[in-house]
Amino acid sequence: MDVVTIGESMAVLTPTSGGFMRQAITFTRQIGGAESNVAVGLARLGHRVGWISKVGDDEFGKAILSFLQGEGVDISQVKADLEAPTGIYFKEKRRPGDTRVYYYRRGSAASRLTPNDLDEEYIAKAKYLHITGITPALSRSCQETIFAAIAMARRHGVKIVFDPNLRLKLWREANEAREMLLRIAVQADIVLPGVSEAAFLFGDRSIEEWGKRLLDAGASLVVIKLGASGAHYFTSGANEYVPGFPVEQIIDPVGAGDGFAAGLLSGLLDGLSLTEAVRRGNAVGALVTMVEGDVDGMPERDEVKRLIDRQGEDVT
Ligand code: KDG
Repeated sequence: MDVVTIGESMAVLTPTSGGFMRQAITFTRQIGGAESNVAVGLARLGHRVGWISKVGDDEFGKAILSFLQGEGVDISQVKADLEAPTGIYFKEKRRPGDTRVYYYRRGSAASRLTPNDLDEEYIAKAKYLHITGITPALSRSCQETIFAAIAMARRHGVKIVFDPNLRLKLWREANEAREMLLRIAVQADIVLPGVSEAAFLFGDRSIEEWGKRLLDAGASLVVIKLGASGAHYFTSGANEYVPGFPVEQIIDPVGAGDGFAAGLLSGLLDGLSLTEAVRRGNAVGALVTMVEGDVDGMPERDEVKRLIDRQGEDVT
């Protein structure tokens, strides 16, 4: 595998009408989950990727498995839990630019992941282990699973990529979240916070200061995501701002960060320079926002290339 990722995937139910969800009568059903979004993003770009998880032995679990398998993601490490359901979340689109999420995932199958669900040999064969701050928010056993996976990756020289993906609704207290995300960040090789996540972790400082803090903590690459403006990367020897891609109309911003992670990892796997890998991350993130759904807008290679080439032409 090029990348192995661990986390929860859910059925995403979105009212077909705007306004208050209490008035909604019909919903669309899609699939979401930060880690499986990244997995699909990488698979669409032609990489080999595996997803470790648990789903319920139910219709949504079956929908998730057939979707991911259809996308070419390896699901051999996904177990069905006979006693707990697949998680669900609702995405209320009150009005353009005001999207709210409501989770129904406490006690879900994925929240019952334990270190026993990990196969060390499977993780050992990957080039990157991708994890996010969502999984440790799900349960104590998920926290243990994440730390066990990190230890396995480190034992075998597998690079750890960490997206803090702060979801305050999933944590009891902000301090607990901060402490846990920092504990994971210091063990990661690549850290991908958004601006608000960096501010949450380290306080209101400059981008340079955030980058330095994370490098000092042990990362070899830090990329601070700046939304539509692009991203700024930091290594011990270099740092650079890489501009984003203008999006005329954002249809759905959810999943853009996962698109960024997929694009960046794809670039690193292809041996691109850091600038070009971050640019690919920016491009994939932008393309994701142009389509309704967390994962549905993940592009194929030719679409990414077209967007990047167009930016080059505009500049020259
Ligand atoms: O990054 C997008 C994810 O947040 C979304 O797909 C759902 O994983 C999810 C979550 O827990 O919010």
